[in-house]
Amino acid sequence: MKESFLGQLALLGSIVNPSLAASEPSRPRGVSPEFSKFYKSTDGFACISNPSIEVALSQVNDDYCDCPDGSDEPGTSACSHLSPLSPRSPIIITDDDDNITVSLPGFYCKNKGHQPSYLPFTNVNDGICDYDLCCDGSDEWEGVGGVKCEDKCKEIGKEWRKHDEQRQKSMSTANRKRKELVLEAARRRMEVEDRIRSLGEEITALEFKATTLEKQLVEVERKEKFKVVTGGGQGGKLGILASLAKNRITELSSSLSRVRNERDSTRERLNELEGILTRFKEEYNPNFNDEGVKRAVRAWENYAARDKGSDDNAALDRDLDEILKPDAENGLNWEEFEEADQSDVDVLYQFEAYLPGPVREWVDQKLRDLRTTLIENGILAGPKDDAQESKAVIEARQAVTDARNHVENYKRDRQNHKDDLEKDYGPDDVFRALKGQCIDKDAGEYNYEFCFLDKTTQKPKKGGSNTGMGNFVRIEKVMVDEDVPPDGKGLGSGERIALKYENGQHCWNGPNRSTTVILACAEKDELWKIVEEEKCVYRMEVGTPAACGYDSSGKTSPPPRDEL
Ligand code: MAN
Repeated sequence: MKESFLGQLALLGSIVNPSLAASEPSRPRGVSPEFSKFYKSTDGFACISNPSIEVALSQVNDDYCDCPDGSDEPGTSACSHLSPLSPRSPIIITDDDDNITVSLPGFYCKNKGHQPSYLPFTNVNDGICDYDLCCDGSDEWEGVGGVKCEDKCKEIGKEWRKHDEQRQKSMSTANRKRKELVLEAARRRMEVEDRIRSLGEEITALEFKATTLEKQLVEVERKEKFKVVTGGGQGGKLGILASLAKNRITELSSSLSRVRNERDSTRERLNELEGILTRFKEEYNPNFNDEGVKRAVRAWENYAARDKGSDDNAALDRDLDEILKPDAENGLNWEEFEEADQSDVDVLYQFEAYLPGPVREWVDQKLRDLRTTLIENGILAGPKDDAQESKAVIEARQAVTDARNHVENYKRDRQNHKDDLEKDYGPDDVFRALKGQCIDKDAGEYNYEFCFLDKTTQKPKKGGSNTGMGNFVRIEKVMVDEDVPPDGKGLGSGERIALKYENGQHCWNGPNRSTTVILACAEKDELWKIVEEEKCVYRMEVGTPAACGYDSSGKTSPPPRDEL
């Protein structure tokens, strides 16, 4: 028997209906309240599964097996050979014709002061006190070999209730934590859904932008098709000439500007000087017969009377202002000349260059359009094939590529999120809340790490590199049948959730490492046990609130009693 004593009692407590255990009229030995109705007749006893076969009342519990289903021996081991099923198993059996028949589940121990339970018939009167199932010692009623089993239900029951209380508390905490995990999982799922929505909106906007940029590219290509730049942007002879002219004009402009400044300051000094002489002439005393002074005054009068010419300074300055304006404002686009891959003669024939600014632009555009149309229709020859694309086309194309890449990245991201929503995250999506969280355990030479839905790792304590024991692949269900130690850190019996980790580091002379992580309900996440079942095939036992309330149908069971 694998289940621990307390575990078995808890399990059997659910098989035996405790409400029927209280004050029952006397029943044959070993009969539980739920089967007492079959033993009520005072005329005789009809075998439970084969009521057509009747035996005398004296044949019940006479240590001889009369009924085919053994129901005439509820209190002895005489029919134990007919009970292939353990008390834990269902009591429904099928005969050769597939008729469903009912047999007794075992010897009923009342266990007053504790929980009633069934004991396998083989254990009745075998000379051993089976206190784990029959704390009242009633199974050894015959005293085989002088054995006497005293009733220990009071103390065992007290101890059991203490443990049960702790277990209930712990389970209630574990269930509460699971509920929190489920809420967190739902929140994370919503986050993913929101992200999918917002990515959808961003993708629409980005696609619109990409389409716009594509249109712009077509337009730029059209415009630039016949305006092709040469490498290095030097242009032909015209380009060199334009470059020289630009430098020369820049030089002349700065000289002109400097000379103009010098002129202005000289003009100021002259004004100042004329002012001094004017005052001198007005203020000197002619009565002093100073020939030198008189001569100077006369000379000044002659100078002042001379014609100073027309006052064209303002107009001249306006002209200079115009000349000294930046080239671009004067309609001079040097780059156009420097980059243009046209013959110098072509330029001479660009008559629109001689037109005023706005008119020139309009004419220029019309001519470009006309030229494009003529080339597109095969009337004019197109540009050379080896011509490089202009900077504008390259930039426009890059903008389209960037926008398209952007859209693709967002779409990939959205698909990943959508796939994530389809992934199995276990009952109620609960593992979504734990994904990536890790716990570890020190065991022998290694520290073992388990990360929910991620990976398992073996870390040598004496140094050296870690070994991958597998990456998460799927969730499975497994059947287990194990002892639960007194501290409750064990898998127990029944169906459990298992997380499969595969394709870990390759094992020398063996497979790639893999781990099966079997989960059981517990108050906190804890790595209980690691076993290397075969070379490089590992099994971990893990307690977690996430595994609580999981039953064999794969759904969650109703909340525990104290939460109802
Ligand atoms: C390492 C560990 C062991 C494993 C051997 C196989 O020592 O990963 O668990 O059994 O390699 O060579």
